[in-house]
Amino acid sequence: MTRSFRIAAIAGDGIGKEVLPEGIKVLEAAARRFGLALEFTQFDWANCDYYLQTGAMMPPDWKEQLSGMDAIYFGAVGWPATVPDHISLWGSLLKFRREFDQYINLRPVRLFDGVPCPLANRKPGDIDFLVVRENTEGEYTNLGGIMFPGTEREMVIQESVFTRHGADRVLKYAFELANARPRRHLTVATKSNGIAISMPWWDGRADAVGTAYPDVAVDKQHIDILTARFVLQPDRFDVVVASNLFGDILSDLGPACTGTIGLAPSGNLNPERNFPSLFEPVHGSAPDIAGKGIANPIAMIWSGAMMLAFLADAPGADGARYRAAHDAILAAIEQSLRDGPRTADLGGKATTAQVGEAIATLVGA
Ligand code: GGG
Repeated sequence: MTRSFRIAAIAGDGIGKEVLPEGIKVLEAAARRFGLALEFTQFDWANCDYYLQTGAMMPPDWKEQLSGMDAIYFGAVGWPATVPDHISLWGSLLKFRREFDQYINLRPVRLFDGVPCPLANRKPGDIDFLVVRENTEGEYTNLGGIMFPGTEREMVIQESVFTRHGADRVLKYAFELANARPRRHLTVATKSNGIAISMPWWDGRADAVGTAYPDVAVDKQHIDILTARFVLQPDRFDVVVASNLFGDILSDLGPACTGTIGLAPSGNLNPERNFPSLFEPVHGSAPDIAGKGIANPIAMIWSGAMMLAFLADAPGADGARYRAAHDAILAAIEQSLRDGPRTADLGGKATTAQVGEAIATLVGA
């Protein structure tokens, strides 16, 4: 008897509300075809309207409400016209990541056939790598404060925090990923000349963790030249591991190099499965295009496929069905990008719903 999975569906703000239904549409098509048991529950909080009504992004018992879930399928957060971005982000997404110990943020970067590449002379296959972002500490802490605010003596401090536990576990995950890929290559993103305490320390942790992976070639690069190489030599990357902030920047730059951030998916993973993992597009709520029905839903749809691949390895899962469903969604995305309807970010005129419908039809066929 195969088990079922409970999925929390949280749209959030802006285009999150438009792309999430398309992701669910595709997952339901996959569920019908492959016999998956997915039960979706919609949660109408973790958005800025909820904040304006209640004074908080989420209800006090949000953790209890989500703890019984097997995964969270999340749209986007942020509506800066009404709520400052740091309040909406720290009140929702960053709480999920920290409280559910989703310490891996896995963000694939890939150039698809049919997608115009802004970089010269690049073809599909040239760009296909994974960014592994540390997701619970580093530069993303709320530790610090402002002294003498509003005066000439104003002073601000914000701390970065790196722990051996936190660095080692994300490095181990990245080494394992690289070791399982044909190229066995890991780039470690740091800034060990300028940030002269924590970054050489991070490089040292990579050396220590890497002793268990003698077949993985390690390339330590400063973040500044690394961003240049993302643009100039993207084919040299296989797996890239980075701290929270550097990983955030690299995983927006990577997809921009492959045509549009509208394709970029992510998984916020708790690999031990003690808590639900969260799957979301890399893009945010995009207030500039929200409400027009023109957002690209493919990042949301691909994030759903990543969720199925993660659930495939859950205890009691009929993994083969979930992996087959993942592969079918990826194949449908590939075909749709070759000859299907396109949203404006890819030079087309199709609506979000038309692209979602086209991919759902391909998945269900
Ligand atoms: N779906 C992704 C999203 O809502 N992103 C908003 C954002 O600003 N995220 C920052 C981060 O991922 O750390």
